[in-house]
Amino acid sequence: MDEATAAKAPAGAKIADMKGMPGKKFAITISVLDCTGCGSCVNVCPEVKGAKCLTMAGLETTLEAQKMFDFGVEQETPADVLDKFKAATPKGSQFLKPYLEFSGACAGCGETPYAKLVTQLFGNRMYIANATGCSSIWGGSSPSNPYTKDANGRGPAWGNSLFEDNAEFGLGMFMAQKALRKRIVEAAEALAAETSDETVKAAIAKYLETQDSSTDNFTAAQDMIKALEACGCDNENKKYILENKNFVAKKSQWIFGGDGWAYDIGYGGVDHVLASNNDVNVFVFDTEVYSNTGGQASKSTPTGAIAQFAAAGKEVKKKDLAAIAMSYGYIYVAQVAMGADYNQCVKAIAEAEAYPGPSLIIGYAPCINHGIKKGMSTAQTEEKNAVAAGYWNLFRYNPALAAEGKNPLTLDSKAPTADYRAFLESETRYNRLSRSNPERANVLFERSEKEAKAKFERLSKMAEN
Ligand SMILES: Cc1ncc(C[n+]2csc(CCOP(=O)(O)OP(=O)(O)O)c2C)c(N)n1
Repeated sequence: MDEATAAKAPAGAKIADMKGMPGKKFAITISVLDCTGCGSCVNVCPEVKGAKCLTMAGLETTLEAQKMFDFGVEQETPADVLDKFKAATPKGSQFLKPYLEFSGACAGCGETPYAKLVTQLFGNRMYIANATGCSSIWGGSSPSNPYTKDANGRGPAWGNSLFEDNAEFGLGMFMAQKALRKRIVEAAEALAAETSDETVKAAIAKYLETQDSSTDNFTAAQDMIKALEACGCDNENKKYILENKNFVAKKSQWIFGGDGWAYDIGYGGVDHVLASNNDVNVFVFDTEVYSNTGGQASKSTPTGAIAQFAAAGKEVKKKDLAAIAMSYGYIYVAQVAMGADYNQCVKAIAEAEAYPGPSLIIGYAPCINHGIKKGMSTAQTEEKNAVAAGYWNLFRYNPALAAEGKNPLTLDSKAPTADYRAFLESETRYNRLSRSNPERANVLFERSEKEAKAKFERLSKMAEN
């Protein structure tokens, strides 16, 4: 906030001077009434001088804080703050408005933080095709909807078709935009040739130059619309563009869903849509089971995990969806785990979106079905533990680098430093097998560890060349 804004905050609000921005004030506001009590914020909040900056407390002692939240949501981050802290960084992204607010997801859900972050980066210009699954339930339970809009009325446009055809549904959304925008681009080109208005000409030039980037085209499109509205000229092309205002800016096309969708039932579509070489972004919330319907095993479930239809631990290994996608060579592919590396996560999301072709991001998403022994408040820490044990790897495969003669693969996670078996035992989906059938657990868990090691080695070799 600017100082003038901070001065209007409710009495008793906790406001600090902002680091790195003299004259600016900073506050974190919490909606006490919407808090699901997961405790995740307290878990990730650092300790200062041995004490947590945040602690959980009951409604009766915290209700006053709601006033500061209500004040906070009305404010907009000052433009100079947005300029200084780049959007595609952990800090900068958090100054952007989330277009995903309070969902009905389980407390501590590993899926929602990814979706929230994606909306912070692209929410004012994004379309989402959502597969049936948890994300369509926390994302669209009638009559309330956690996706929201800003003061200008912009926000994600969201739709859910079916479990089995979501990738195709998203590609359809993209194709529709492409057709609409082709006509707008043609009208803009024709208008530039017809008009003698220099402001209009310059605005169109900027619009055309940025047409493939949703980030750069956003302002250019608004500026072109303003220039056309201001110019007195009577022209058919101008009329056409203004009649189709909502379709002028380049949109960011996202396709969301779980592993049951992406690895199994919607896989044919995911594969086909990624292979089609269109500019769409697929985000898979990988909970390693069909979470929404009670935890059935999917092809993403790793060896040894207990799930529905795998009551004695899954016999066969997790499908390597990222490797399949990388084999095409022209698909941007990343594996992320927000709690393990915030920087890598936001970078991957920004790169995927900026890549002009198809992108696939697979995000590790802890789930109540995993039975994290320390509880869902530690879900983000569990992501970190998964990476430290080599259970999950972080990497980015960017075909744009190959075009520059560089290695497209960047392995972002280090060689495992934590005990693999100890990680498995920290979750009841694995530990139940150790307790009920220790011999079988030994066999399957050893195999699982070998598979994880082999995968990391394969990635290391690929990243070296
Ligand atoms: C063709 C079809 N089969 C089964 C279902 C029932 N169903 C809805 S959501 C879901 C599970 C989704 O699992 P996943 O894709 O892993 O997402 P998650 O819930 O884990 O986020 C199932 C089986 C369906 N809607 N359509």
